[in-house]
Amino acid sequence: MTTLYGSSKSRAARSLWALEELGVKYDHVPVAPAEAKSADNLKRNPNGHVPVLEDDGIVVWESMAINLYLAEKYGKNSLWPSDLAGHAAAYKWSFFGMTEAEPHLMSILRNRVMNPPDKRDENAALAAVEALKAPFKVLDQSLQGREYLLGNSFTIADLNVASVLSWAAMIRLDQSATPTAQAWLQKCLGREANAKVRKLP
Ligand SMILES: N[C@@H](CCC(=O)N[C@@H](CS)C(=O)NCC(=O)O)C(=O)O
Repeated sequence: MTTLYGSSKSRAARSLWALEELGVKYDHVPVAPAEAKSADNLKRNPNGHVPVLEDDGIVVWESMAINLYLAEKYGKNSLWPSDLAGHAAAYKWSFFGMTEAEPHLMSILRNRVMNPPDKRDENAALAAVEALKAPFKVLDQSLQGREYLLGNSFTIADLNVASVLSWAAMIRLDQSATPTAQAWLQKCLGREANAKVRKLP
């Protein structure tokens, strides 16, 4: 039995996308971020965060870890690369998304959207916009001459990075300096499985 805890309006969207892409039959419990520190959720994830996956008795938290686990277990002929070099690339790109891009995207979100107006810092947002230029350039260069990050097929590496970078679309980040990365991101986010997640609670 497979259960994913977390609302589609949270980072759980990343893991819902992976589950939909993989065609796994699962139950969805749309725990909102505001409920993530409930006693029930703290039992599942001592950090008090969503998403959390329960899969046949295995509990996994951290969105990228959940997705790499799901891809390895269920995606052998699709999302999970077939060799060790491919696995390394999937880990590499997933960590890249979380460490090189997510903190800057979160800073922009906080300082332009999420914080109350008197707690917003436009200078911090501008610094984050500047800092994002480097990872977007890395992505743009890495995608030259290839359809997807690992070659010609969509893998968990694309899903993980694109799911983090989906926030760039939310904050209308100007990506015109990196058109290849921009086109790749649109292509990934436009996938049917991701569109389905947007309709989930
Ligand atoms: N690094 C974690 C972050 C999880 C996280 O911060 N989730 C947010 C929702 S997007 C949350 O649960 N917030 C509730 C809280 O911090 O109380 C992951 O990627 O899964």
